[in-house]
Amino acid sequence: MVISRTTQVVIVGAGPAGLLLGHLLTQDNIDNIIVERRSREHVESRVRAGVIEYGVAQFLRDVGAGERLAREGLVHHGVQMWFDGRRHRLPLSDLADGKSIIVYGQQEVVKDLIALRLASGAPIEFSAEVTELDGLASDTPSVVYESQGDVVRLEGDYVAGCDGSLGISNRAVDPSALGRMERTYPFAWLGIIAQAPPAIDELIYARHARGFALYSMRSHSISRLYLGIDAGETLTEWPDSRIWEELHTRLATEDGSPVQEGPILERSIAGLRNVVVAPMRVGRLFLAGDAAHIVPPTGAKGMNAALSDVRDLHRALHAWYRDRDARLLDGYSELALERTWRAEEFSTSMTQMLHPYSDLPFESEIQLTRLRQVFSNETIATVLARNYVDLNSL
Ligand code: FAS
Ligand code: PHB
Repeated sequence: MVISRTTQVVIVGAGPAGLLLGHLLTQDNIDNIIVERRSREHVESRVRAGVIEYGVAQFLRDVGAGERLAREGLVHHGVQMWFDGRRHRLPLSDLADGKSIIVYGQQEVVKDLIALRLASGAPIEFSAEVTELDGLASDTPSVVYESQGDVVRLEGDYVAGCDGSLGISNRAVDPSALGRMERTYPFAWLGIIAQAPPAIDELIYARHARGFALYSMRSHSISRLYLGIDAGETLTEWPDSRIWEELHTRLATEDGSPVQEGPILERSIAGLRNVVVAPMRVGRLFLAGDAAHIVPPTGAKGMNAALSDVRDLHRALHAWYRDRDARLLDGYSELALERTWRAEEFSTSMTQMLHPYSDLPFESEIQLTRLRQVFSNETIATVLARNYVDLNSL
């Protein structure tokens, strides 16, 4: 049976971007419906990002979505960067006007936003995949989704494409209307969640001749660790013993390895790439988050950029519905893309600096020179610290 529904803003996707936009619009009494293809359990269990920038954390608190984040998030005033067999600390807060990052898993952000959504009573459809977007050039754009055997046509004033890199929004548009720029890397990240206390209370980015490693965390008893591996490798090639051995090797310095082993609770491999889709608006469709851009996770910018897009898109929709002022809507794509490219540049720079090119000695020397300058030149250190802590709000 075909059912018709209407709202003001249709939101495709219940990741951080879609959920935050739904929360903000509902606070403004702007009707919106979130349509998510996966189950609630699935989206709440997806392990992804872990670092929240200073300004983004402040924004989540300001809009009533940061209460548990403020209580349980781990505040970090520095980050470790280990190379040349030695430990180096970048004093983030000293270099960035006292600002800090908060380590708090993306799935916790998603859980908090879903809880707010359900408490508000505003509609969210799980296990409902959007299969069509229509009328994006008209005043009444619509999406079609399937839910519990019914086909639903949902019409609104605007459609927010918050459906990530594998979503339909950035593919539903005439290819001539959207440009897509992409870069891929010859390596990927193997990530694990381990039931083991983090070795120290700060993140450790390590550049070792054998490859990249990152020592992060989710709590005082759960570690989040990554290894840079060759693109195309699979989990079957990485038994636990090999993962731990490689982490000990790459995170060892003259003071030994800090790695604490424990049961591996989750493991996955994610390819590294840059993607930018432009413009981020086509007619009544607005793209936000991974639907519009992807960054390699080395700079911890993916989720922060997604939430920052939503901060801008919400301001624009708020101005339209309150004052019929379309200027922010018309300026959204340019504003979001300017910030997106800063995130792309920073994430690319961090990736190129920390992932050794084992077969290119010249490139490796250039990388090491860049890393050494971070700890010998306070101006360079300050620029990196400010971008790492608060790029999306600068
Ligand atoms: P999301 O992808 O989170 O959400 C999009 C939602 O849309 C999904 O729930 C999806 O099911 C839904 N959807 C898709 N198509 C749909 C359709 N047709 N109909 C309805 N719903 C649909 N960032 C970091 O900063 N650090 C990291 O370590 C890190 N690791 C990552 C690992 C992986 C495997 C991936 C894919 C990303 C990682 N990221 C990381 C980036 C990640 O955190 C994203 O930036 C963040 O999820 C972006 O949020 P959204 O834009 O909301 O997109
Ligand atoms: C994480 O904790 O998952 C994390 C931290 C820093 C990054 C990427 C991922 O750059």
